[in-house]
This record gives sequence, structure tokens and C-alpha cells, in this order.
Amino acid sequence: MAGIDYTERIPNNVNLSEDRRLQRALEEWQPRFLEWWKDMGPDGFQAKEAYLRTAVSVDVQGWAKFDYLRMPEYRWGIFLAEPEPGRLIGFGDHKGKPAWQDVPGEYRGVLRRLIVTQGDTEPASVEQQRHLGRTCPSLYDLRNLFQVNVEEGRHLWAMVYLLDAHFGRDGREESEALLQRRSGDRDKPRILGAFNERTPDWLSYYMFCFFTDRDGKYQLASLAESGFDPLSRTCRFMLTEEAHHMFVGETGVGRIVQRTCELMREHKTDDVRKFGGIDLATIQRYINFHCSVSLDLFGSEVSTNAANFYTMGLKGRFEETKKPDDHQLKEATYPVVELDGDRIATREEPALVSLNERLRDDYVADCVRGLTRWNETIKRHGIDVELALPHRGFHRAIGSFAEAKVSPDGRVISEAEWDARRRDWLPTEEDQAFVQSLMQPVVEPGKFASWIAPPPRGINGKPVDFEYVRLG
Ligand code: BYC
Repeated sequence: MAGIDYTERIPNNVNLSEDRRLQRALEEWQPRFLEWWKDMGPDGFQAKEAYLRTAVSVDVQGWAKFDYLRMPEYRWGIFLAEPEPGRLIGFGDHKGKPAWQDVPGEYRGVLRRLIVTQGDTEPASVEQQRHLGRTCPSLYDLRNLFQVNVEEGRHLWAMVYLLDAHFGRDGREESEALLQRRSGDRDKPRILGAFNERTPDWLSYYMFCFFTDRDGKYQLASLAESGFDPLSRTCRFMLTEEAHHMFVGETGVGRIVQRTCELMREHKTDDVRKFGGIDLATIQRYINFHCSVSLDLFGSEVSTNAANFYTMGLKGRFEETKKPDDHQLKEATYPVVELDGDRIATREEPALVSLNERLRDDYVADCVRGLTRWNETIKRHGIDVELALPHRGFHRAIGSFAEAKVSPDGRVISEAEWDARRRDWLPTEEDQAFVQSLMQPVVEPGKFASWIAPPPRGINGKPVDFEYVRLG
């Protein structure tokens, strides 16, 4: 069961050939997906061979095989984690009942909406990143970009499978619409804010993988707790792929920070721009931007939607099953940091409506761990600067803080102060133009752009100077 059948047109471990109706629906969607991929996937590299991993089983150990392939030949398919025999719903009103194998009729609309929202982010990120290949800082980085892209494509397949298998005609229409919306399009934008932002350069890309993919980790982990078992199993396998995406983000920013520090030390200056590096102040402004738009992805601090998802047994907390409480939360409270007039205050709110905030707290703690590692690099170079996450109220468009202006250190400030200081806190047009000016492609094996350090090791035991993408 753990093995994946690659003899089928659509590789899968769900016995697709035994469900002719579903197989037909997915086989009709497949060429449209490929058309979308060719139009909106990595621009200029469709015919090049890249050293990519493909899932060969859903076992935690050794699930991938590596080989050269052209991206349109990637075997996108449907892979669910192994079922847990006798799995019970772990939280909410249905706690203790057998997990659902079919969609519970009364929750159909809500569940479909959750799956569509998740599914929409996957093609969106591929669209956001489609021009980056042309300015890659190395073949190693180019290969990592493509790996992330094909796997986001597979995550789209994962959600389309759920829609087609469990939501009949509505599901097929939603699958179609997932290929119609476009990141940043004024008329048919992607659903969530961060997925309509631009990812114009590799600093933005690494920040996106660090901050926005990490939202993916926390949302997928909450959906992996779902009482709807097919969603849970799908998300569990997606999480194993997601880990690499965050690795790309954390090590990408980490290598930029390292290069900056090397240049600062070598030239005894903070202003490394003239030496082809990205100064720490600019890196901090990019952190402020990407962190704040990613914090928005968790929704409002106090949300009846979140309470409903939980009570219905559709979306749990991060590591729900490990938490030592009643998993119903009807009486519990949770401390929520909120805007209170012109102050920021922590208030005890009912735990059920605070679930978005609780997930955001888990996420922030995880982000801090990454920041700490970047700061260790800075310290090792004897430099007295610390990168920091902005306050959670800074530059927010969703939730209570959307109504106020908050500084990165967490003060509610006037519009006038915001206007005066904004350039210190968020990437300016000059920052963006400067970062853009550094984006010159480096494609000789083993060579790296001036603004990023090489990684300590290559992919899958290969050397750093391996030809990760064959451009010849
Ligand atoms: N932008 O009660 P509220 C990933 C809407 S990333 C625009 O505050 P709720 C990935 C909301 O839909 C993970 N709209 O929030 C990463 C609602 O609309 P309706 C993606 C927003 O519903 C990198 C209204 O505001 N997965 O996988 O509790 C690369 C009030 O909602 C936003 C998921 O998100 C926003 N930022 O929670 C590739 C999981 N925030 O219903 C992939 C599924 C809120 O009033 N989604 N709204 O019309 C969910 O669990 C929830 O929909 C949300 C929002 C957490 C997003």
C-alpha cells in the first residue's frame, strides 16, 4: 500500500483504476493542469533537465528517488499517507466517533471552502515564482526552486483529488476554478492576500519560503488533525514535502545573512551594497514585510469561523492529539493580544474563537527559532546587530490590528508617525531596485552570486558543484 503505482497515467496509491468515474474526471483535468503549468510554471525552463526528487512511496523513510527530468514530465499524482486503522475524531462535538471516510453532509460547504482555500495557495505560489529562474544565484538554487514548484503543483493535485473524489459536480467546478484564478490578477485574484503579492527577486523568494510556506506547515498540520480522514491523510503526506520548502527558505536567508556578514567584516562597514551584498537593514525590512503578510494568513484573532471548523471536527489545533485537555474547549479561555483603543492589551478570550491566534502563536515561536539561527551567524562574525520579528500588530490587513498603525516594536502610532517612518520599516522602492540590480543569473556549476554564500553541502549527497540543472 505504501508503494505508488507509476504504471498508471496518474500515479497514485488510492487504487484510482477501481473508480472509473473519478479516474475519468482526473484524466480530463490532467491536460488542463499541464496547459496551466506550461503557461504559468517556471518561465524559460520547461525543456531543461533538472535533478529532482519524485515520491516513490509514502513511508517516512526513503520516500523519494532523485533523477534528471524535464518539469512537464514530472509524475504529478495522488499520494495519501497510510490509513491509521480505527482512527477516531480527536476533537470537537464528534470527538471519539470514527473518523469520516465520506464528507458529512451537513459540513459539505464548509469543508469544500477549506479545501479550496488550501488548494488555491499552491498554484498561486508557482505563478508568483515563475520568472525567478532567469535570475538564479546558482544551479543549486535553481534546482531547489524547481523542486518547490513541482511539489506545489503536486499539492494542487492533492486538493483536486479531494474535490473530485468527494464533492461531485461542485468539486469538479472548483477544480477548474483553481486553474482559472491568477496571482495578482485584478479580476480573478487568488483567494488569500499574501498569494497576490509579487515575488520579484530571490530575497523575496527565500523570505516567502521561510514565512509563507511556514504558514502552510501550520495550516496543513491543523488540517492533518481533521476528522475527515482523506483530508488528514493527504495533509500528512504534504507535510513531508513541505519540510524541504522551509529548509530552502531558512537556509536561503541564512546564506544571504552569512555573505553579508563576511562582507561587513572584510570591508569593515555596514554598507555592503557597494560590495555586492545586501545590508542587514534591508534584510530586516524584508523580514518585516513578509512576516506581516504571512501573519495575516491566520485570519482574525477572534473568529467564529475558526470556532466552527473546530467544533465540527474539520480543523484542529497544531499537534491536537498531544494536548492534555478535553479537546472541546467549551469552557477554556486563551490569552489574545489585541488592539484596545490606542493601546495593545492581552485579554482572555473564549478558547474556541481564539484558535487562529493560538495557531499564530505556534507559528511565531517557530519563526523565532529560525531568526535565532540567523542571529547566531551574525554573532559568530562578531557583529552587534540582531534581526527581529516585527510585532504582530505591525502592517496588518486582517484582524483587529488592521484598524491601527503599529510600529515594529509594538507601539500604536499616529498616521503621521507611520508616514514618516514607513521607509525605515518596509522595503522602499530603492531597496527593491537595489535588490533587483543584484539579480544577475549565475549558472556555472559551483559558482554563486556575490550576495549569497554557498551551502555547506549539496542535495542528496551530491557535491555543491554538481550540475543540478542541465542548461546546455
Ligand atoms: N486574505 O474569521 P476570519 C500554504 C477571510 S499556506 C484574504 O478572520 P478564518 C502554502 C476569510 O476567508 C496555507 N481573506 O478567518 C504556502 C473569511 O472570509 P468569509 C493555506 C482572508 O476564516 C506557501 C473572512 O476573511 N491554507 O499552504 O477563521 C506556498 C473572515 O475570516 C484572509 C489555509 O489557509 C487573508 N489573509 O481563517 C504554497 C487553510 N484571512 O468566510 C502553499 C485553509 C481571512 O467571511 N484556510 N480571510 O468569506 C483556513 O483555515 C481559513 O480560511 C483561514 C482564515 C485560516 C485562511
